[in-house]
Amino acid sequence: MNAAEMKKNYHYNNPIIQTNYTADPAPMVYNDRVYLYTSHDEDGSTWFTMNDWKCYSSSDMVNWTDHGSVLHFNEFRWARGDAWAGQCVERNGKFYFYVPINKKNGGMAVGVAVSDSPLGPFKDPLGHPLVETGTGDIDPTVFIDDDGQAYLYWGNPYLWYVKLNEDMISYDQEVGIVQVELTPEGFGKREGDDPKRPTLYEEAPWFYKRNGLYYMVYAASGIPENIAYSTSTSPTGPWTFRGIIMPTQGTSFTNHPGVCDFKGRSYFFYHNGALPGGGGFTRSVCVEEFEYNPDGTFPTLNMTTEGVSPVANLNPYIRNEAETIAWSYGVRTEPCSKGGMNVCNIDDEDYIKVRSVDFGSVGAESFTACVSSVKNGGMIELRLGSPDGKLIGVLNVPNTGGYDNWKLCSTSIENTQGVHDLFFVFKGEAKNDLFKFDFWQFEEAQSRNGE
Ligand code: FUB
Repeated sequence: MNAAEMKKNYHYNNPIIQTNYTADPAPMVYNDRVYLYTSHDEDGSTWFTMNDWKCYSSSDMVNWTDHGSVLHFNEFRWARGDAWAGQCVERNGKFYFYVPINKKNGGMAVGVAVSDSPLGPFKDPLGHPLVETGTGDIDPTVFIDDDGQAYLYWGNPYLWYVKLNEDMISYDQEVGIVQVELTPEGFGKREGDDPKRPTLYEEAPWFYKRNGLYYMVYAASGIPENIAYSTSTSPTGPWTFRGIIMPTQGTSFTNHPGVCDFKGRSYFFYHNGALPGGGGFTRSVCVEEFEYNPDGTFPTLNMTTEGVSPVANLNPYIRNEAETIAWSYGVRTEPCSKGGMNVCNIDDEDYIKVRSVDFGSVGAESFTACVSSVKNGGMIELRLGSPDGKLIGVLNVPNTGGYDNWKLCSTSIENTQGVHDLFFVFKGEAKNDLFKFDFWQFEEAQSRNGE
């Protein structure tokens, strides 16, 4: 997709993040929200130039709130870079983020960082790697079984696991690091005679249990990768190869699965190179909904631009973050001077789509946004259905006297009822960097006839 297609394709929903390149999706369901942890390809990367991990969250699977960077490789004083694929899990109200990083003295290892909040800050409690074998220690995945035993799997081209102790930051030394036997029965037979890669297993394992069956979903078949899976009735195998879930598609030579159930539906996250400037080192996270077959096997899944349907409507009568986005064109996000994040890089004709906004039967009568600007500001057009859909109101954004000078600005709007996709379309004579946008809220009309 080039920039013009990006602008035109307002009906697209994949990739789900348009404001950054994101890869290696790791969803975590917690308290009625999906927290999506991603790695982060720096703009213009021509190698895996990756320094931090980002977090996005959603209560409806279509509008994703950007929480910014929640962990940087610098947090690990023993690391020098390569913030690759990680996974965060919750245990007893604490959040454990397992990540692979390049050590200062060379070679990848898996570290862990801990936080009291899913949004960080995450801190390295160890000051050294959690596990390392010296060979391809990347792509950790963690699952806590019903009996409380947690397992950490990882590796490329080998697949390793440890049994984590209850503290989640150490592992059972008696069992030690176990190398999984990669057999054709367990992981599919690979053509060729690479002794290190006798099976389809490549990297990016995603380990979980559903209805008593353990799943290992992973990037497979070499470069370019597809996504395959194996199952077992035990958390440590033996594994049975079950086939390819997602064929090689998209313009990224890697792929990386993340699977979760949320509000009664099943979701499959992956990445491709679909954004403008995208490719193997500038990737983007996408999601598809699917149903398991009655026997627990996966259907074949293809990459789509439609993505998924909302599982809930968005309430416009509470504070909503401007960086809660279903699809956007042109804008970026940044840490806000007041804390949290805000939308920036707002140019003339850029837009944000927020899906499935429920204005209710009484309807909205006014709109308020928190904005800041140094130039003459501009306008936020409020439109329904598309960037040139029905105009229900226009908010004038004045010069607020500085980007740190946040002001609440309001406008009355045409009474709007029902559920709509809402578009904020930005306009301004200055053309570039019109203003910044922190949050917004509609006010409900006074109910008529005492309704
Ligand atoms: O994102 C860097 C590496 O590329 C990951 O660790 C692999 O899974 C592949 O996606």
